[in-house]
Amino acid sequence: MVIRKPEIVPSSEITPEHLYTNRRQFLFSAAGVAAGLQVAGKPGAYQVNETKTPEKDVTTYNNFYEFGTQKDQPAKTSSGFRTKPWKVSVEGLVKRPQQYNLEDLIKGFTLEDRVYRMRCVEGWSMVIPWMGIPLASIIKRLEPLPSARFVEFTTLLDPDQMWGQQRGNLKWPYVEGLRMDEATNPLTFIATGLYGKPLPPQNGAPLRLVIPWKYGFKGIKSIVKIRFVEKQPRGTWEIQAPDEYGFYANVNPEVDHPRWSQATESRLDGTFISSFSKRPTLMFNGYGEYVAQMYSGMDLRRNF
Ligand SMILES: Nc1nc2c(c(=O)[nH]1)N[C@H]1C(S)=C(S)[C@@H](COP(=O)(O)O)O[C@H]1N2
Ligand SMILES: [Mo]
Repeated sequence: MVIRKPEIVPSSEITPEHLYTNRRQFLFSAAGVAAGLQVAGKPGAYQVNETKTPEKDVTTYNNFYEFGTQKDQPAKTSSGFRTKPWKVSVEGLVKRPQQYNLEDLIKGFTLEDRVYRMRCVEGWSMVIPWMGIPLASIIKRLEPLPSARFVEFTTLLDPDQMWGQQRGNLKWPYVEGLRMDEATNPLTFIATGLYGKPLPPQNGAPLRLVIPWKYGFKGIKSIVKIRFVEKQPRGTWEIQAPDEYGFYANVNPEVDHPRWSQATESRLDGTFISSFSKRPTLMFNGYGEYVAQMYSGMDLRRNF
């Protein structure tokens, strides 16, 4: 079941009432704000009030190396990807290691809407309306043991379907990891849909991670394994180029990628001006008030 929540807007952003020709619409949105605040608790974080990236761009400008390294290739070459049935194996330091049918793993949860600002190492950003379930809810259901300090995620390995895996340009299958507090942060999300529809293959169907304060590569797609571990996992990009892609990958305008600055970004919002101009990149992609405390005392230049 999909429950649509009203878009939540900070009160400072609401147009004064007298500017509205349609008073009824204003009253509706004001009521929506009040209801949303009660439900979400973190309205500014869960529902970014910025122009959304058009669905067309979200679904045709992708990184998914299993379906090619060019941004338009995943949309063009993943259409027959089979996502039913889909099994997710839960392993490691967890009460009941077992393989779940995806439906059982997410049974009973209400799909939530989250509009998140997303930032990619390559210098572009998007604002995407996702649908899904907080990872914290799923982890709670899985009951990891106290000794679990990290969670490792793995993408499907299936070179027949994922033609990019027939190449050796990355170590397959794709792997990513989070520290337990990052994984259970209320912002960390398992997306199963976007723009109100099930995820298309190119965006990581049937389930993928979304971690809005980190660079896009942490958002692993088409997950088939969740493993709770004691030691910090090594992600695919970290293995590939450890001096370019760290474990943490927190969006940080002050830490340059070795080959380019990360201080600015171009926003894909459907306008020519945004996609061809630069705007400053925000620390933690603008989510600092919700996540910075997890990294207090850490040197974020070393832990990039
Ligand atoms: N399995 C897998 N997951 C992946 C990738 C990939 O190549 N393979 N690319 C990552 C990178 S670099 C980015 S920027 C995001 C892009 O997600 P999107 O195409 O939905 O915007 O997916 C991430 N997840
Ligand atoms: Mo990326």
